[in-house]
Amino acid sequence: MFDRAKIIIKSGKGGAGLASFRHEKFVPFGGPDGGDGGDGGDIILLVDRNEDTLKKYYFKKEYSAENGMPGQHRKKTGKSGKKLILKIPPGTIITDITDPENPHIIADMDTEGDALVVAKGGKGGIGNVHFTSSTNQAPKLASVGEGSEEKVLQLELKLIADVGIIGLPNAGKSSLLAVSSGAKPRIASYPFTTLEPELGTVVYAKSSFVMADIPGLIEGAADGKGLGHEFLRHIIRTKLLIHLIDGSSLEPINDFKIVNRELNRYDPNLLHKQQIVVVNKIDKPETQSRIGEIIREFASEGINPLFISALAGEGVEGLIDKVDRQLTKIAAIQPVEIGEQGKIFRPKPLKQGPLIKREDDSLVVVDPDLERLVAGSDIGDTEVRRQLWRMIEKRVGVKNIEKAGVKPGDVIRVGDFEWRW
Ligand SMILES: Nc1nc2c(ncn2[C@@H]2O[C@H](COP(=O)(O)OP(=O)(O)OP(=O)(O)O)[C@@H](O)[C@H]2O)c(=O)[nH]1
Ligand SMILES: [Mg+2]
Repeated sequence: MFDRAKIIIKSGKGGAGLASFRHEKFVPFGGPDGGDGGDGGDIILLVDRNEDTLKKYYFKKEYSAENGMPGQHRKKTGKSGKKLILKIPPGTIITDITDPENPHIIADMDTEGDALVVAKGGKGGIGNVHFTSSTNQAPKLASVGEGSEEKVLQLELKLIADVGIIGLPNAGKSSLLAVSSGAKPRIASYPFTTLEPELGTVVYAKSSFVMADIPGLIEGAADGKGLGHEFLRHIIRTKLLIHLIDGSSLEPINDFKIVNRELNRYDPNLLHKQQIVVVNKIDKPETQSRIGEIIREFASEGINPLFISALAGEGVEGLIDKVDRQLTKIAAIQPVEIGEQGKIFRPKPLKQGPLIKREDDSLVVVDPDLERLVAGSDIGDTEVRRQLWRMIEKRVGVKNIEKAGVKPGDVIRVGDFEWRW
């Protein structure tokens, strides 16, 4: 079952801005004409209902969007990198696991057409046309583009059903699904007949709901025993559970406790999900002779179970009626916890002013914009160095440099650029 995948994504880098001057015949020295770099492409997840599994992400795991192209002469902006759209099925939960110690859910994408920028392309660098000013008619500065964003994401597809039927293997879960919906799941007298969750639509009165038959859970399921482990997590996205118990088993109350214990061990939130407790196989003489005992045992847990025969259809209508009424009470599915910024998550750092740090006898200015400017300009050229320094002074502010305790002879550093105070 292709319902969980890990992918590595990388947005495009921004193209470098260009520092150049117009070359015209008979005009020895034209004005600046270096254009900006193009923006790098974003990586976007898009919900598409034609997708029904995450299968393709098992075969291809690395995705990168195009880089932006460098700026051109004649003030032309470089071509932007193409964005990359990755289609996902509705009901996919996106978790950022770039830092495995700190995984966080960034979105729960349910709705057709929902899009999410998961890695923002770098902005293109600035060409020298933009550095023209009244005091500098021949700017030789240009900045490189922003870098790309790289992330590791986990995509997880969850079964979306209103009701999940849970219970030990052989309890009659598939039989119940078959008798109450149009689904035709495999039914057999041995455990683990159902290998994958099966969905059926139950039409009742004027409404309808989707019911899922979850493969049998056994003791130790939360540790990966049996088949249950893989499917425990599907239960999360159901609104309501039917907890089905084989009334003819040795100890029905014990079966009930085993399953709940596994739910709790897998995720304690699962136990908060409402359960309708149902004892099945009431048609069997072994069950009938113990009804009183079963009622008493469950009553001591504060539970008043329904009794049905999924085989004969007895009591099923009453159960469906109860499910239907409960579902209308549970207005909406509990939302998963989503990062503060909601669906459109753009994890860009907040823009902040330059930071000045002292390192031995130099002051280091930390400022991505200035660093890109240094990286994009020819710092071997004296005129470029002079212009760069003026930009740094303007952006950081002489007052702030002085406040940082600069002394004559100190070196001020921005990226690879050094200036003696
Ligand atoms: N007598 C009787 N037998 C039933 C009833 N419900 C189910 N069975 C039988 O119990 C066996 C298991 O039924 P399934 O519906 O396959 O059980 P399940 O819970 O889906 O089992 P797994 O998929 O293996 O977890 C089959 O032989 C069914 O015919 C019932 O109400 N009465
Ligand atoms: Mg089954």
